[in-house]
Amino acid sequence: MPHYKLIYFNMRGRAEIIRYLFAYLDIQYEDHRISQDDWPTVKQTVPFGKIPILEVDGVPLHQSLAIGRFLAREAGLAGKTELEQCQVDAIIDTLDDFMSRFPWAEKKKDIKDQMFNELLTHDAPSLLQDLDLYLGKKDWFVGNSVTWADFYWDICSTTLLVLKNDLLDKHPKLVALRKNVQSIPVISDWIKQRPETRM
Ligand SMILES: N[C@@H](CCC(=O)N[C@@H](CS)C(=O)NCC(=O)O)C(=O)O
Repeated sequence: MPHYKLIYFNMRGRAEIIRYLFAYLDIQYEDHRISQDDWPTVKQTVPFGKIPILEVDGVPLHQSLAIGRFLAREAGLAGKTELEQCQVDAIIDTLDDFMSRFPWAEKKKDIKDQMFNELLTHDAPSLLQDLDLYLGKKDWFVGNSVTWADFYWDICSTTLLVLKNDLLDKHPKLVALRKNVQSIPVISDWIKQRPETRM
């Protein structure tokens, strides 16, 4: 078994999908959480100067979703057919497009608040409606079993709910999908044991 070292901040953020997949695969890994103070030094040492990084026997992999896809394939969570894999990737990209629009690193509080508010009140509703429609009466976004797109929905929506707690009030099916993911025993165990962080 390779030695896996995940490098990220002490947050769920972009590393959480990797942590969910490790939990599902029941693979041990080093969950290395660095402080903001240490980041400028660590930044010099990682490819492209961004985290998360997953080191596999010392080989650094970057880009959270490339790493996620690598682990999802191993876990059988990437989609059962090539068509389903494309659908799974498309849901992941749809969620990531939205999450990437938030100015997470903006220093000016008034600008940050205004942009967050705009995204949460004006832009989120149409995305949620589209996701709701896509899910339809199914238990999972794609096919008839869980994929990492469902994991990513649970992770992104957990963060969105911290920012706006009534966000899913009109979307019971999307709430039910969160429950489906959180009821998978290894995921539920991870959620109980993970460090508590706001984001
Ligand atoms: N698309 C990349 C984004 C990586 C990224 O922007 N990471 C942020 C943290 S979420 C980071 O490294 N920020 C510190 C910096 O840019 O100096 C991924 O998904 O891994």
